[in-house]
Amino acid sequence: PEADGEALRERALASLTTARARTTLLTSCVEEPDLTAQHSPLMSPLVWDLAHIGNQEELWLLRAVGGRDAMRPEIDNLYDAFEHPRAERPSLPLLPPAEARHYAAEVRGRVMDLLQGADFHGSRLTEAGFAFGMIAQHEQQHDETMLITHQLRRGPQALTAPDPEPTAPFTGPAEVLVPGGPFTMGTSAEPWALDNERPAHVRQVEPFWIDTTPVTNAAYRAFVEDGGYDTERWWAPEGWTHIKRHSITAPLFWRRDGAHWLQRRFGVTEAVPPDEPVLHVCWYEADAYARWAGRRLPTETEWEKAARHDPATGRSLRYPWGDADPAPQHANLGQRHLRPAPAGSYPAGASPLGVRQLIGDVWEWTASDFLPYPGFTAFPYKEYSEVFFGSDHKVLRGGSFAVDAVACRGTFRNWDYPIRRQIFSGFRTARSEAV
Ligand code: AVJ
Ligand code: FE
Repeated sequence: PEADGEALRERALASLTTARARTTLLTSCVEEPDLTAQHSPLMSPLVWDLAHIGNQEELWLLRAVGGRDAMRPEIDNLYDAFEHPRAERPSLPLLPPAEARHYAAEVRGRVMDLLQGADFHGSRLTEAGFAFGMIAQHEQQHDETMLITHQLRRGPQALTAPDPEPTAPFTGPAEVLVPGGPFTMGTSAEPWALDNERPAHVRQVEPFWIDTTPVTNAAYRAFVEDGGYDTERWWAPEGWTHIKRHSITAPLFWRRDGAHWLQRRFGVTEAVPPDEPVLHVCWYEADAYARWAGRRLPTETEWEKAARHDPATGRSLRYPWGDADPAPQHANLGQRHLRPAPAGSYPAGASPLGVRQLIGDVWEWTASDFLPYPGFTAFPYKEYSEVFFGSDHKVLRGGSFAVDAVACRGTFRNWDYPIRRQIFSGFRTARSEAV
């Protein structure tokens, strides 16, 4: 137990430190006016995310775990996401950048002291360092949110990263057969899994085929150029109404230039890369493409079986490649690159059945609504997951290039409205096995 405690302390420290390095970069690579401005009504000013990160860390680590008094009780309301919708946040008396930085750093300093003496067995909140893991995941989720804000920001390039390693065009089979039968979905064992991933439970799945890789820009472009956005029968009725009302004719950030398609990415305009997974499509677009292709979106259960089922043992793995934590050869995660890798990359990250890029690159829309698993209990707060359950939100799986490994697992669930496309979202398609 002593050695376990040290390993947990190390893991918590490393996860928090990695998250803060990214937060610091994302909030220091632009000038002050770009931190306080609202770049899209869909997003908070970057300086709000920064202080909100500090405030959540103070609430859950210093106050809930450490039993300390509030450092600045008057600011709690400003950084409560449920008190103020994003569009309203720029008009709040937010901490200016220097104060927000100072506050987040002050909280972190005290958390470092707390972590030194932390007991990882005291309560459900502290068991296996859960609260520290939850807060590292929270910060990384906001680092992805802030990267979305950077993508929406107008103006010159502020962020750079090396491109993914070039890879030979993928020539393997286009789809993989996933066998029917029971499999274990969700987890009761993963110490830092969030409430909505729990508990582990058995589900029956009919045999189905799933795309070996995410749908590429080239494939999606064929849908666009086949008049996909002008053919009502491919669209869910609400999707059709939505794209017509908002004159949506291609993925967000695409622009037609004669015979070519261009896209703007982090301040740079480039030709749309044909081999990359399509990005910035909403659920309705993914759903319509799948219908056009004679296919459908996988359900969330199918996605997780494709990602975790090991036919040799019948066991559900933590990740497609096995139980080892993600390493660079497995998946494109952590904003190491600022784009998805070409379809077919990361053979070392394939599932036992040979499905690729389930983890990293692009969040994948599934057919499913965001619902609780049987036996769900909200923990540690209802506003993390429970208030979002229902038919308003669709589930996304697998993580994007923008999410860190600490907030990405075979069981990890993300959700959003079916009209959302500023997020790093793509998809793959499926079909039921012909009978
Ligand atoms: C799980 C990504 C939908 O950003 O709304 C951040 C994560 N929850 N702060 C979100 C979250 C509270 C959440 N998503
Ligand atoms: Fe948050």
